[in-house]
Amino acid sequence: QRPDPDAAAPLPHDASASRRSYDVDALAEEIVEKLTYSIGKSPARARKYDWLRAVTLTVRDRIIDHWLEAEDARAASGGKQVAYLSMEFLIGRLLRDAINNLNLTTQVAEALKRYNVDLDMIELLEPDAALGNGGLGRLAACFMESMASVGVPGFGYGIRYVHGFFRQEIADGAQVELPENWLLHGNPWEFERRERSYEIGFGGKVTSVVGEPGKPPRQLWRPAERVLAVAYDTPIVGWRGAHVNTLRLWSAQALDPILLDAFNSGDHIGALVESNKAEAITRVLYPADSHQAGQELRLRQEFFFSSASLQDIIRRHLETNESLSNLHDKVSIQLNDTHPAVSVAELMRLLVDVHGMEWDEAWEITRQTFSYTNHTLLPEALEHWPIHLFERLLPRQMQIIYAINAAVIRQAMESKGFDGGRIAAISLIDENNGRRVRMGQLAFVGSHAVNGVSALHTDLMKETVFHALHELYPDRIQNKTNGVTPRRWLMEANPGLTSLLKETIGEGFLDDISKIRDVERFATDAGFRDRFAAVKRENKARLADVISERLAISVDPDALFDIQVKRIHEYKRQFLNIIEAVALYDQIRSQPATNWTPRVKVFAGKAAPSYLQAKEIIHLANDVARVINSDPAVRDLLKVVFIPNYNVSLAEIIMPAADISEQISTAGLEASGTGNMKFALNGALTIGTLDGANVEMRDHIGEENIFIFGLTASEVAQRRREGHSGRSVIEGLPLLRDALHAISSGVFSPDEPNRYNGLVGNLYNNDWWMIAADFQSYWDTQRRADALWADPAEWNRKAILNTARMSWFSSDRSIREYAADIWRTGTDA
Ligand code: Z16
Repeated sequence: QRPDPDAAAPLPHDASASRRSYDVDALAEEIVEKLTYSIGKSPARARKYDWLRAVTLTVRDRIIDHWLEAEDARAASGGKQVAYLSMEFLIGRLLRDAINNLNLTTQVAEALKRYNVDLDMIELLEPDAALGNGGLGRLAACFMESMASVGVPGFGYGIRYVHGFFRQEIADGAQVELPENWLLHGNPWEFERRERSYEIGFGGKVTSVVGEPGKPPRQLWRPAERVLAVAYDTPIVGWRGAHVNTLRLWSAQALDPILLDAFNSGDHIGALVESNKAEAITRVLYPADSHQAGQELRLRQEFFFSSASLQDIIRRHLETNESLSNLHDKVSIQLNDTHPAVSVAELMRLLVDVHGMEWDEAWEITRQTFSYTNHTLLPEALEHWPIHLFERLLPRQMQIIYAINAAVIRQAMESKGFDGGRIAAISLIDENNGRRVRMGQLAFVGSHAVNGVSALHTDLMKETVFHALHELYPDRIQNKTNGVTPRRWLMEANPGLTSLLKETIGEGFLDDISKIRDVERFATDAGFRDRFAAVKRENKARLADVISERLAISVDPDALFDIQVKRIHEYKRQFLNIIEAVALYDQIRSQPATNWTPRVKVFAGKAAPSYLQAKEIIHLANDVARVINSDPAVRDLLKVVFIPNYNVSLAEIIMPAADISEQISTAGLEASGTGNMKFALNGALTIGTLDGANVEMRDHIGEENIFIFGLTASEVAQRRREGHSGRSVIEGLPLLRDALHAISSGVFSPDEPNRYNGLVGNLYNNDWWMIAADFQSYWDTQRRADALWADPAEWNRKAILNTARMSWFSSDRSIREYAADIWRTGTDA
């Protein structure tokens, strides 16, 4: 281990001496002070980015006061901490979140106004921290904020990607991926902690060293390559500044940035090769959600951040504890999906090989320390690594996995009489597809608790991927339904609704979101309904402005806004939604006299760069939009809009502006969904299948206040067993048949009439995602929505009930459940 430059006892921190003031005068003065002495600009010469930086630094100081206190309190209490290991944290912007959680919004805005600077404008300049793909990464970000709000002492551990999720542009209707560069102007939120750095090894050999008499030989791993992991810390402040937790992201650096030998001997380029290779590890986020990336670099990333985090956890533990034998009492490590699952083997290596612990004790501690969250059942998303790659990169961890596997299999045979098929099912090694390490199995057996992210998903986990492991360990799987933070997704994204709620039911819901239910009795109050509708209209006008600015398409805020935003994936069925738009277009043209409900269909989302069908769906949405929007025959009855570059900040504008939220995945395939929760909390009515958390949303909101349609998960499974294909369904539904014909004959792609032959052909020949199977039910349900729209009082009543009844889907509730049932932090959260 390298020497610790700050190993000397830290000086006691005197919070009161350094506390920064919250009043407007002090803030105004300090902002200028930052501008002058940290940035080197006078107010007169400062540009807007300088103001952003000055405000950020000023707000940051206030967080630091709380942060240092939290650290001291934590150290003094010796209580249990949570380490949330996640390859992704999809944070978005931090400034508004920080200002809101410190309750500083009016003061900061007021202070800036003195210099004629607009806080809202400044906030928009901050780049999104887009260190994630979608739901999984955003969940990690909501959880970090909720842990800090609820008071669960936690560390987030992840990767400081230089380039986050790619920027999407649409060129001639198709997705183009451009590199994202969030660190271009520096990152005022992070603190580099060079003293917190660890060596991470790759490759090399394992040698057996004869140990003391009577003890087994020790294994010594001598990696061929070594890379340095350097910590960057970002404080995450909770509601009312009560707690501040740390997001610790690792950056890879070469041990010797320039190999002096090579450099001195004149090989300047050769000397840089190693540093390039090292730094490549944290260069870029893999942009595939729900699909295993499979490259060596990805496995390097996974091991890199797992090992760094574990070494850090161990070092911090040993700062205040005698030994590692009580590690599981002091820290709980949550594995966010299998991306950090190699941690199970790495912790065993650190305990046994490096710290000399007996295998059995190490295994007990490891299992008590880890827990694992599964986020998908899709077979193509489950991680498994070819043995030869794993062995070459991580030879010692491979040995450990074999040893764990042997023990688990022995136990399964002895205790439960498992044989052939069931042994193959639980084995950490998949022997069928060229031998592979199964990361889900590794995470499962290495954890004391395994959870799904919605009730349905958890049930399906028990029946499918983990059927045999569930039989072996029947108490291990539990459910923890996802949630979203109401601070970002209600208070910050929807200030209009937040003020209205404050005026109507008081401020209690800000601290305890369950109190939002008090607004239920106003659902039948005509005056309140009108004000609720006015807020929605304003939010829609704001989105209409964005659409107009970015796409030069004008949409009417009084039309029904029907919105589907999320990653583009076949199972999420944006295609079904587009087909409905085409069918509607057809009907409007052929029955112009009908009293159609004016609709704006909004789409946004990114496709993985290598996912061709998903990219075709984006292309189709854009093609359909172009044709429909320029057809005078539809007048303003139907508009289709694809907004490019969906990200957290755009979501904050979109979620409050929806009348209908589309949650239409093939039942059984969306593990939970979290966008569904953000929409409903902001008063959109959901049209959805009985999938993921939609099921529980229906239970909370009431089935009369949500539009449920389509096959259930078990019906989908049955149809697939029966060998369903779309052809007969399509041939029996003229509406669907004609819409598909229009798409496949080039009505929307005259420049390339065959562009969508493949996409449409799949529906006829296979319809794996049950799009044809669910079409009629979807269409009928949309028309029911039209009918309800004609009765604004009823619509708004239901919308209000959605807002009133969504509080259970707060990530505060999720975090409390994790803390009570899995982490056992003992915090009375
Ligand atoms: C992801 O975002 C999710 C699953 C997965 O395997 C990989 C990624 Cl990047 C999503 C689920 O699709 C979604 O249903 C769920 O709400 C979310 O994870 C958080 O649990």
